[in-house]
Amino acid sequence: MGSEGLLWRWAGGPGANQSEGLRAPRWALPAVPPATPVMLLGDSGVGKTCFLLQFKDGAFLSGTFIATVGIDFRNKVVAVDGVKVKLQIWDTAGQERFRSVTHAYYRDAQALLLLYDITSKMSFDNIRAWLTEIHEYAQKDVVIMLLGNKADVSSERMVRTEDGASLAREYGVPFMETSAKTGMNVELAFLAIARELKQRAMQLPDVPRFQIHDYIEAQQKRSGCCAFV
Ligand SMILES: Nc1nc2c(ncn2[C@@H]2O[C@H](COP(=O)(O)OP(=O)(O)OP(=O)(O)O)[C@@H](O)[C@H]2O)c(=O)[nH]1
Ligand SMILES: [Mg+2]
Repeated sequence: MGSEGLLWRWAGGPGANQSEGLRAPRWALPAVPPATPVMLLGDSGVGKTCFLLQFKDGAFLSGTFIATVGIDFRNKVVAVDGVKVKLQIWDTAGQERFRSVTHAYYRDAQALLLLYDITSKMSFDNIRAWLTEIHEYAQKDVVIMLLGNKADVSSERMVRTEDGASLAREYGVPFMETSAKTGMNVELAFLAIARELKQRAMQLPDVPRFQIHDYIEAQQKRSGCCAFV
């Protein structure tokens, strides 16, 4: 886990109640707006870590694949209508052997980005199992988005865009194809999540509810890109 992860555990994240040594009492913490936990999920190798690095630093790690061990995270502040939303993004390990570690984090997540790899049919077929797990461990009202990553490698495509869209429709979740390599739709995915969470937190009775599907579609039209929501 990176240094940001350690700091956050110190401030009261999952595991903060375990006896891990010295920790500041809650009243001593500075009054900063709480970060919103967003979790990246999906099979090993679908591109979760690259997706996060693309969003955080605008960079892509090509070459040797280094699987994530356990869980790591990064913070990023995004602006939604002039309001700053601090996202705390948890990058989980897709490997089966770390599943019990990631289960512990589900209940605190406010949003889940569930990724598959469009060049891997197996990673797509496993999405149903991931959704079953999400329904078992996550909060009932968690925001979920399905993402078909590695859309830049169209020559090796094994999952049709329509199949991703149709699965997303079946579960009532928004869907996009993305590329952690080119950055396609990476920022949009996080911005849509941030906007949905901000609107939920500030929902006024007379204001129509924010529609994440419509938002994504409108943004895609503006950028001239492709949305299936
Ligand atoms: N072409 C292409 N390659 C990608 C993309 N995203 C990730 N990769 C490659 O896919 C491999 C796996 O990426 P990671 O981000 O490490 O995968 P992960 O989902 O974090 O895997 P775990 O940590 O094991 O769960 C790496 O070799 C990346 O370079 C993408 O959008 N396009
Ligand atoms: Mg990883």
